[in-house]
Amino acid sequence: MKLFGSIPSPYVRRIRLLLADKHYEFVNLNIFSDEDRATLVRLNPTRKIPMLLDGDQVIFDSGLIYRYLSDKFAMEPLSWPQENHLMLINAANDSLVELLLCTRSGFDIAEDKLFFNLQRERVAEVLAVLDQLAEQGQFSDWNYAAISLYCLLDWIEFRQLWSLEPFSALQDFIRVNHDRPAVQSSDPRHSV
Ligand SMILES: N[C@@H](CCC(=O)N[C@@H](CS)C(=O)NCC(=O)O)C(=O)O
Repeated sequence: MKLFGSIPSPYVRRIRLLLADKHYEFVNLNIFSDEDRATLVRLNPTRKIPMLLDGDQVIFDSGLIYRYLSDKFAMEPLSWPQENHLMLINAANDSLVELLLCTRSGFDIAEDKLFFNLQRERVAEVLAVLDQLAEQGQFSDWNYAAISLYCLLDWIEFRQLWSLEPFSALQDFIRVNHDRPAVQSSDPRHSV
């Protein structure tokens, strides 16, 4: 099995953490370099990372890769509430990816514009809900939802995208999981 992605991507890191005790090859791509973009375009029409190659089957999208791997390795499924938590995490993550791409495209995302306002409102609301869920202990098991939350929060801090200061339960969650060996070995700060 080959996993294609970049080291900083929170969506890619989820799968690396999920596969922490499995044998696979990680192919580190810089999707904005000409050579690596050619690999991305050849394998994945959506032109997003991650993607997984298993035999001659390519699977796109972290969510589908998760389902594929959980089937292949008979992992314990998430409950419906946990699936819902994952959707919350994805919603905030997608909005922050869009905002980061806007910043990199030269836009001022602090401007009072519909697109920016919608993303910012979504991120603020979702982080507040995730903080309440963390306070209730909903992320105390290290399952795919908790892994995805960790990858989102750590990427937010790494890229300085949003202040996590008001969210004490989310900060506790980061502290509790920070020293896991797979978290440490996949930390983008150790590789860029
Ligand atoms: N729904 C996708 C989202 C993946 C995603 O947004 N990946 C980002 C990197 S973190 C990407 O490839 N962005 C490139 C682009 O949007 O052109 C998934 O879960 O895999």
